[in-house]
Amino acid sequence: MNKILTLCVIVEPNRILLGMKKRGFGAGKWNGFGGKVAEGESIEDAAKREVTEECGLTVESMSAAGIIEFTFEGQDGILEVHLFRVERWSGDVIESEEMRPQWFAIDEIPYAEMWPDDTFWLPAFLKGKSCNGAFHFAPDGSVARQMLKIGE
Ligand code: 6U4
Repeated sequence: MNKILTLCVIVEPNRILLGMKKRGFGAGKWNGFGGKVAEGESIEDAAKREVTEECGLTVESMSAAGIIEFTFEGQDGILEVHLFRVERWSGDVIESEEMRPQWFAIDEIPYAEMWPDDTFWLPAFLKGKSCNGAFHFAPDGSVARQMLKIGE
C-alpha cells in the first residue's frame, strides 16, 4: 500500500533549515520537515501542520516541487513523498520533541548525515527545479536503483 508523506524544504538564498530527527523513522539524520498525511487532511494542510509541529514555524506560502517514491528491498509498499518548497514563513524556530532544527549554509549541507537520496535531488531542488523520481533502497540503506526527472 502507498503511504503519502510530505517533505517541506525551508530555504533562503544562502541557507537551509534542516532538522535532526530525534526518534522514529530516519532518526539520527538531518532532514526537511514533514510526515504522514492524516485521514481527511489535504496533502498541503498536512505539510503545513508538520512544519509547525516539528520546527515551530508557520508556512505563509509554499509551492509543490515534485513527488518522489521510495521503496525498500524486501518490504512491501511505496512511500510517496510530496515535496514542497516553503517560500515564506513566520514565527520563530523552536526545537520539538521530534526534531532539532538548525540552519546550514548551502555549501555546508551535511549530506553524509542525510538520507542518501538527497545527494541526487536536493542540489537541483535548491536551484529552483522540481524533482520527480523513484529510489529503491538496498537492505544496507544504500540506493540500489534510482530514476530522477528534473523539471523547470
Ligand atoms: P510520526 O512518528 O508517526 O509522528 P510522522 O512525522 O507523521 O511520524 P515520519 O516521521 O515517518 O512521519 O515522516 C518521515 C519524513 O521523512 C517525511 O518528511 C518524509 C521524509 N522522508 C522519508 N523518506 C525519505 C528519504 N528517503 N529522503 C528524504 N526524506 C525522506 O529526504
